[in-house]
Amino acid sequence: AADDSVVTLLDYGAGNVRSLRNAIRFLGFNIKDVQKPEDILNAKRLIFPGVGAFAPAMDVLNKTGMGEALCSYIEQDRPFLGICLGLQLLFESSEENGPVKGLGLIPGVVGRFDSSNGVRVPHIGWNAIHITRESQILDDIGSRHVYFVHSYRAMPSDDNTEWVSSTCNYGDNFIASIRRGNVHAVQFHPEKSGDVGLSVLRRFLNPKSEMTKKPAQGKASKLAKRVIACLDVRTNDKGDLVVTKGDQYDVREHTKENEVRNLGKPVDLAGQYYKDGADEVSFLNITGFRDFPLGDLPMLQVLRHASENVFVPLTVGGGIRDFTDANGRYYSSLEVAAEYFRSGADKISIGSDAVYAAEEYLKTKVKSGKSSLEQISRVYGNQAVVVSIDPRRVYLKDPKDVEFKSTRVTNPGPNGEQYAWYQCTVNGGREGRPIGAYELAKAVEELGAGEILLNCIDCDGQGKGYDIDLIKLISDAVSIPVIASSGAGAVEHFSEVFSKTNASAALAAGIFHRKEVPIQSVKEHLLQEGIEVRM
Ligand code: 1PR
Repeated sequence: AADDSVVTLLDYGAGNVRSLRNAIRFLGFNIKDVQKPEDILNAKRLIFPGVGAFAPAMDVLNKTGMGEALCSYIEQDRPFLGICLGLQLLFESSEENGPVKGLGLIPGVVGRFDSSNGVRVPHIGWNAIHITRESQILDDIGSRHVYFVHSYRAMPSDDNTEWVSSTCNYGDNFIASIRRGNVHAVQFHPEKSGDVGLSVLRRFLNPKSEMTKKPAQGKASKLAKRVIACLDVRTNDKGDLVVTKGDQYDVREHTKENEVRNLGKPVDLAGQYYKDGADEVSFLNITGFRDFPLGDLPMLQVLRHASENVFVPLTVGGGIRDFTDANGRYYSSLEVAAEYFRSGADKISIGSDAVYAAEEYLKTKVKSGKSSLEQISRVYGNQAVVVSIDPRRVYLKDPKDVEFKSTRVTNPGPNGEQYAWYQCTVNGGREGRPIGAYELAKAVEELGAGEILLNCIDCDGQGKGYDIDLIKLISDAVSIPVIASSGAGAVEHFSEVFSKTNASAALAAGIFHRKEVPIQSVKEHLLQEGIEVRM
């Protein structure tokens, strides 16, 4: 019976599978890691979460003999679940840095999403899927949304219809899942798809558990707009790690003691927001720019605990850069990011260091490949790297007054200025830099960022709405997803940002922390306004 609770996991160490481990444990199962090909052949049930890029994954599978073991395991029709790249590797080949040969079990070539179809790449976020064939593990999904994050996808064709069990529409129809006998694979991430995702895993792990009622028929949807809860975290003067919240980035109370505003405990709040329906949770370690994050063990602890109970994506930012500690030991930004990923982050977010990287790139016109942004996205993929921008509005009489891109503003400045540019800052808004948000966004997209978290210091904590001019400027300038941030004060601010700009997600902090507006009300309002959301 003990054996019944064991799941064999093929983790070749290329990235973060902590979320999946957490989800499996949460469901009451134990994990046995594959060490050698025989472990695959001896598995009772096998999960293969593909992470990283196609070519290095195939390399490992070929070199270790695990590829061969996988093929015979699957050919014997034994219980298998591939996730994301774990689905793609089953196909003949991939165009990712290729063509590169895959395991060749399913006819078809994995190709990149085409952004000329009007979609942003990577495909990040929540989509409903169209179930084409009874698939047992998908029986609870119906028309609910699941979480995707990928730039490549396999397409259905006459040659692989016998495998395809659902499709999803994003620019074109791609394969969302396959099933043949006991062999399953999904392009989305069940471990990050909330309750609905956990039910997919549960059904795979325990196929006899619930024989269902007739499965609800899923209908493909548009990509849902995401609502993200953000926790700005720092140590207060007593040494406790707290969730704080600034007014235009000033997080101290305006009292005699001048203490750091304390809005709650990070792990508790993250768990609460997950239950309330947040599509993602972000942690920003806001003093990471001066305190080395790997020295900040409580923050890593927070991540570890939060990720045990939060089954939607977690992003962590603050202090991602190269660093030499007091003992002269050097840490690369990649090591810092790796520790964040190991501790439970699905994406990392880079602020200050991305500004320096973009300045350097614009000056030299060459990609050095050495910036934290480039290194981390090369190893973990673009979709795992967010760049957080902290711009401040600078009003202008005439756009010709600066070399940076400006925009006409909806509300004129204090002296009747009709234009503004948005100056990037570093170190938590403390220092302005000679680069605009527009220039930065375009540069970091080229350097490998997968997403932009667009704050605005002027609007932060004001509750008067997002800076629509800024968000429009940036979301029209890049083809990666843009998260609108700073200024949400009412449900109408969310529908405004989605109807007036091309933002893919809207983030808020203060209104959620102060319990002024529940996440559920935001979603209900968006739904009423005809905006696709995950309910
Ligand atoms: O520069 O790589 O170490 O990263 C530091 C990170 O910390 C950056 O992402 C930066 O945005 C963030 N940060 C630094 N100082 C502050 C601060 O507030 N003093 N917080 C800070 C950024 C802005 C948002 C906030 C939204 C929504 N906070 O995170 O959550 O503005 O707030 P609202 O809904 O209440 O208006 P690095």
